[in-house]
Amino acid sequence: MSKTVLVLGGDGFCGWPTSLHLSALGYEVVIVDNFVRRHIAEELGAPSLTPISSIDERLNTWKEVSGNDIDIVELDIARDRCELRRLLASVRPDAIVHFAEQRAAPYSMRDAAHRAYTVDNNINGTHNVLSAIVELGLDTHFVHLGTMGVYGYEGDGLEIPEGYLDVVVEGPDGARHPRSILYPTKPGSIYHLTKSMDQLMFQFYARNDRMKITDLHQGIVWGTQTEQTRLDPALINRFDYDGDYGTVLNRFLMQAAAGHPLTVHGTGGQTRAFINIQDTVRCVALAIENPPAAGDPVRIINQVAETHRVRDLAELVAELTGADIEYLDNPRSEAAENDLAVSSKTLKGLGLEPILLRDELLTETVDIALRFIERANLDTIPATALWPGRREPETPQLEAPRFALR
Ligand code: NAD
Ligand code: USQ
Repeated sequence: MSKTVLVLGGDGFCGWPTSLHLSALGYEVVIVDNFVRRHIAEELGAPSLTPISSIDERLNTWKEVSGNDIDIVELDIARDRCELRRLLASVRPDAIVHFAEQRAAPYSMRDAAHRAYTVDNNINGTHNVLSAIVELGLDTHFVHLGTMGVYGYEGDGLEIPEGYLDVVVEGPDGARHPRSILYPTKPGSIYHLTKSMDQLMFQFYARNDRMKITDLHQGIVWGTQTEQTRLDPALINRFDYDGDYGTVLNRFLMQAAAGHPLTVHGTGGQTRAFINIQDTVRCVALAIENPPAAGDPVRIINQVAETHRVRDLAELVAELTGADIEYLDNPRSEAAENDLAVSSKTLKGLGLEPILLRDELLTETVDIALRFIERANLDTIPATALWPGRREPETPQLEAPRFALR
């Protein structure tokens, strides 16, 4: 009998292609989403560059193309706790993949209302799911999309391990006590802070309730299409390019297509971890196939393919496309220059051969951007969310983000 996977946030950039990939592998997939990402795109005046279809059209097209059904449940996991519990009680999923968080660091740093929204949404959403699994006594494997940003990005030759540090604490009597502890978190935004807080909840539920939990600490995802989203125009994945949700490499590729200079923050000396969207979906499937045992500590896996310095990426894209590069004041508070080395031995051990940055994949993304460039709102390219210290003190804001009032 095929296994059932609930994909929370299955209408989003990572969740949609993952849902299709899991369905193609033979899983019964149920998507849960409240479509807040589509509302935030309206709030920011920055719809996906690619014309994404409604969820019904997406799912009908997938049925035509693959013969497979995917169910959709519209539900806010942070607010609709009882409905979520009812859903879990009826579906009793073998695995839950949790993508349903507010995931843009700049958006989380805009002002008090956006900080509060990000914390409320991410912390309550994650906790509601964990709590419902325990309440119902389910044996579900919970797979969460975390981030490399929980570690901070300090290199200095150290290879960032997968989640844990083995330390020895010396007692007053000289006795040595070995401990395995969570790698100290160093979040650089409210968004990254919520991912650090998620980690504590996972540690608690894995130990207290013997829950099977995998936390995938993912780097920056680039690219747009996967094997399944290429099958029909109505399956196309979203493409974010604005100053809040657009991530650096996809932004550079879109900017090149728009004839806009590549927006490097500061010196571009920031080194970050990257992974192609096709590998995101493969990694999630590998994680589902290899659950920890009940009673095991949280399984933390670094989901990264390679690391790059931002200015090197800008130079690569400029060379490929002829775009100009512009070095801007950095809107964020972050180290101007850092090295970064990351262990990714678990996924490689499970057989992942990661896709590395290659001209043809970069070109595919530029081609997609070129095809839809008329849809772009170029006013949303500048990164306008400034970290405290980069701006005047805030004027107290009483209004919540528009969508939050819905
Ligand atoms: P996204 O914003 O495109 O997708 C998130 C989806 O979750 C959206 O469809 C949104 O409507 C839904 N959602 C949010 N809050 C919800 C709620 N309370 N109830 C129901 N649905 C809700 O984001 P993404 O890029 O697909 O990222 C997915 C996950 O992967 C996030 O947790 C993010 O932190 C993590 N991640 C993303 C990247 C990246 O580069 N995109 C990198 C590392 C980690
Ligand atoms: N940057 C530029 N120019 C730009 C955009 C970004 O120089 O136009 C710089 C930023 O200042 C930063 C780096 O590029 O130093 C990465 O920024 P980003 O927006 O691509 O990525 P980030 O904010 O870290 O967040 C993204 C996802 C988030 C995920 C994270 C993984 O939005 O959900 O958790 O990548 S990681 O970075 O590994 O923590």
